Amino acid sequence: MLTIYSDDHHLHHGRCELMDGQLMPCFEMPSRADHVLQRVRDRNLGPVQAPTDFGLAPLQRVHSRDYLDFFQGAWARWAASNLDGDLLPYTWPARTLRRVLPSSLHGQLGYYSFDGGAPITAGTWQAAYSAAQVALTAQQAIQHGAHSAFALCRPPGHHAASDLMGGYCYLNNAAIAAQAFLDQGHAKVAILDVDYHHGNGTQSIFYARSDVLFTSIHGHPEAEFPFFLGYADELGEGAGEGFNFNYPLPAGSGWERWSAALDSACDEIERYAADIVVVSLGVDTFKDDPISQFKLDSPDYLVMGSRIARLGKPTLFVMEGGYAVAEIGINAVNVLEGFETEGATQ
Ligand code: Q9C
Ligand code: ZN
Repeated sequence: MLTIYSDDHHLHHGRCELMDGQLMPCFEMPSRADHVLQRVRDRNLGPVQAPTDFGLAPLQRVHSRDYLDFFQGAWARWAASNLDGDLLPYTWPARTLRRVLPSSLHGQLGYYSFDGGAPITAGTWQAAYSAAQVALTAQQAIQHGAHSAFALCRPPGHHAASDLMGGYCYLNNAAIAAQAFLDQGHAKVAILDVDYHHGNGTQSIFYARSDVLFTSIHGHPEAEFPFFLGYADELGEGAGEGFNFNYPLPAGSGWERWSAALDSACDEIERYAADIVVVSLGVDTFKDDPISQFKLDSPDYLVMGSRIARLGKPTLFVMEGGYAVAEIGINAVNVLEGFETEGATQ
């Protein structure tokens, strides 16, 4: 399988996040992608190529212009203040407040985010922009006939909505790639989001549309981030009604319960008769993940990959979460190897 990867992800290294009442070093760190790349090489998964630059236009198909302009320019405005911390929001337009765009940097940061988990550093725009190009380059490989490709994106993307950052995400790499498939002639794209957290950004982007089926298996939002989206009764709206399927699971869920949800999601993808499958590949479902509560073990990821392969569709894997850094490479690449092994036997 072809892997697309850019070293630019190192340009994004947030300092800290709020956890259990303390500022902790960011769990979403550069070594995550380094470990996945190392495992891709150790296992001889296939060639590793740098991304092509497709420019801003494919990003603008998913994100609003004002959001992209704000994100691209935010660090320069912050650097002008001569403070040396990361740029982090602290006020949001929650209930009772007005959603008007302030002129102040921090006011705008609250307007364009939904939590304090997406710090902007000097290189965050460049890293996120490159991650989107990584996804688009892998998409292009499939567009040109590859059966599968792996976009080793960092920072991740599935929490980012059209005009909101949050949950370690800035640009929605999977949504950008899915939209590119549609713009290049495909009629139906299915997204399978297997990250431990609900892909609220991706769901929101496609919620009113029938050309993208969104399916997600995740920690129940009653108990887990992002809390305010991801329930099973969110089925889509308008033209998108019946094209959104959430499988929220309780803390402690292991492979048996998780794979039953995967079977259900795959049934929906088959019923939809998707042309293409985009997998939001988070491996924070792992039993030793430091911020998650599922109990999948490393061999389970091989089976996950083979189940996805049995859909028989061209498949783009887009890296999302996974914070057990020592095992992230084994688990992510196990999905890809399980996919390839199953595909070879078909
Ligand atoms: N710091 C992804 O896996 N957790 N994002 C907040 C307190 C936020 C996860 C816990 C988790 C975001 C892509
Ligand atoms: Zn996650």
